[in-house]
Amino acid sequence: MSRVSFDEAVALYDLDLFELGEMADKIRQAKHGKKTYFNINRHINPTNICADVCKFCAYSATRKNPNQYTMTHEEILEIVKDVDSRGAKEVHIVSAHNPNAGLKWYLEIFKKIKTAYPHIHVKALTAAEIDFLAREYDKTYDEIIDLMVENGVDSMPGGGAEIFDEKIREYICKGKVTSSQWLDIHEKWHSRGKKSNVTMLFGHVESRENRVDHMMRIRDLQDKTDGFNSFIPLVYQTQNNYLKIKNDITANEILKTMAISRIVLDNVQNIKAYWVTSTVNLALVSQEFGANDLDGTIEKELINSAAGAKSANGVSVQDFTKLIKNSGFIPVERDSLYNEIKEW
Ligand code: V47
Repeated sequence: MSRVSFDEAVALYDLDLFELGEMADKIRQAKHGKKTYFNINRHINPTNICADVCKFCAYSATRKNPNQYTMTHEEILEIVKDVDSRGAKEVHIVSAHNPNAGLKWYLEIFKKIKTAYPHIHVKALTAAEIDFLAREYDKTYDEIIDLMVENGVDSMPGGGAEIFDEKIREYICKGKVTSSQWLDIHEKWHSRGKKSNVTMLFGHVESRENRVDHMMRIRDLQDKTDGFNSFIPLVYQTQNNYLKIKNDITANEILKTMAISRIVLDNVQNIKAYWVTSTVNLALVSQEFGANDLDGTIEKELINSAAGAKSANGVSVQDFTKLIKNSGFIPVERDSLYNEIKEW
């Protein structure tokens, strides 16, 4: 199949869902067969105090949520100790943009984790956090990235990408890292031989064209760097935030978007159906629409669950693998860089 153009990709939305699913599934099967990847991980969100005011966010304490918190490094290390003892291979650490915490607080925890648990992969700091830290502490992106590497960050999560279209971005998250800055930070990270992910927040005020434009910008950077491990479409959660969206996006539109991302992003190996925002059931169905990765067991997640996602608690490995098997796929535990660990 030759590479699809912007117009062709937008036109794919007019196809019947199952026709589109078949196209995406063919690509998925050629790349991954019936394997569905997951990892045993723990999300840690160390502070919810935020200098930014994204309309879609229900997590930030400066908005609707009066319960501010900032964890100590000791508290974070206790969590890592606990999940390490239960087999977690990755910690995914994402915070709000806290102007009171200090650069040291943000960075030294990674070194502490890496020193005590060298076998645990530290996936931490979104491009939005890096941009915040650079502005707050008068550093360049390169300087922050060097500090991340020095302190033991292994890879970067894909958060903060939202929607790259500048008009939509201005409306939903004015003042935060811009689209070109977000892409620039990931390019710099990739240039050090490091990997990252990329998300897309959809199902709010964006159009189909905006989604395809977002995918095209990812495809362009991936052609240059080959640094993205996975694309993660995040379904917008409607509760407790200032983007007043009345109607939830339909399952049909979610699955179409998943399938189109598989078709458009011919240079991104893994399409992740993030069960936290899509629901577990739809994530399982997404396996037939191009997705080959279901993220992980997560254990606890606070950003999406604040806006209504059912992810305050994770899923056990036993349940997770059984669900994947029962839906006709092969659960394969992977590490954070997609090396296979074990077929369950
Ligand atoms: O960047 C915030 C999103 C992201 C809402 O890299 C919302 O492996 C839906 O980036 N509805 C954080 N989404 C989560 C994230 C992520 C998740 C899983 C895996 C990876 C990875 C990254 O959550 C934020 C923002 O785009 N978010 N509010 C909301 N109301």
